Amino acid sequence: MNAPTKLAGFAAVLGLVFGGAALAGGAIDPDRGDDAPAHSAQAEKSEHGGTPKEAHGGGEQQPVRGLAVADHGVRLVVDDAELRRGRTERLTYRIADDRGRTIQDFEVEHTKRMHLIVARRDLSGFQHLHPEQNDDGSWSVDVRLGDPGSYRLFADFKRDGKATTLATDLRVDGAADLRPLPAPSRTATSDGGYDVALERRGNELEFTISRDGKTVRTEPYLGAGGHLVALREGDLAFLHVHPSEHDDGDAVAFETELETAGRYRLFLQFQHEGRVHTVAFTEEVR
Ligand SMILES: [Cu+2]
Repeated sequence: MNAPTKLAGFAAVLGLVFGGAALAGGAIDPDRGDDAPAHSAQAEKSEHGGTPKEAHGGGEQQPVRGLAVADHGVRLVVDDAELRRGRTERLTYRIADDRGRTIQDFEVEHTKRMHLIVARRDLSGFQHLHPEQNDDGSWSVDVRLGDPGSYRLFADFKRDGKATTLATDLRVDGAADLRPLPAPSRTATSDGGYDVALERRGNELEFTISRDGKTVRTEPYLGAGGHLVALREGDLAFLHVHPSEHDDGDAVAFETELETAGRYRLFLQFQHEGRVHTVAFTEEVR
């Protein structure tokens, strides 16, 4: 089925989404820019030539994703969900079938077999990581969580043609001081000092990135011009967004269906000069 079409009408749909110009043949390893361990992005790309759009629309899409620890007959099992504050810890988890066996085979989506998103309950502390698969099929990644409290872990993957996102909680020791969501704003500054402007035209979210007053053209990140995760305040559901059809060159654009009232935190990631940067916006729907 055509996933984006079927999804119309569902406001709270989970998706890791890529937008903007999908520049072919990006030679830069997208992992270089963040703390994720570098691994063979090129090898994965070569065995799976699909564009982000094909990958996104290929599998069955659930109306709501990212709210359950088990779905599609598989379960997310974290070895140790307790982490110490401010320490770099090795986080290991696996995807198990209904008989408890660890799943080994995953399909490449957006150039990776596994995407991991971590965000604190108050939607601070966003991280997007790419774990390495161990010989037994489990996944490991170094993660450092600076603030105490509860974090949501989203494992996003595709197997048997089914795009699936499972989620569970991580706990970091200490008394949590949860902060209110920042007020909605049309502009924000990324890590690394890029100024980002958000414009919403109907269902389209358009981000223009600049530095020192000059518009920046992003480099390919995971095979696309940018990456957007939208999390809903309250239940941390993902909001469905997908890459815009058009590309006007200077902006990274996504289509979305912001239908239910509420507030969402948008996390845009983009690559420039070999580094991945993250910027966050609060979007309110009345
Ligand atoms: Cu990813």
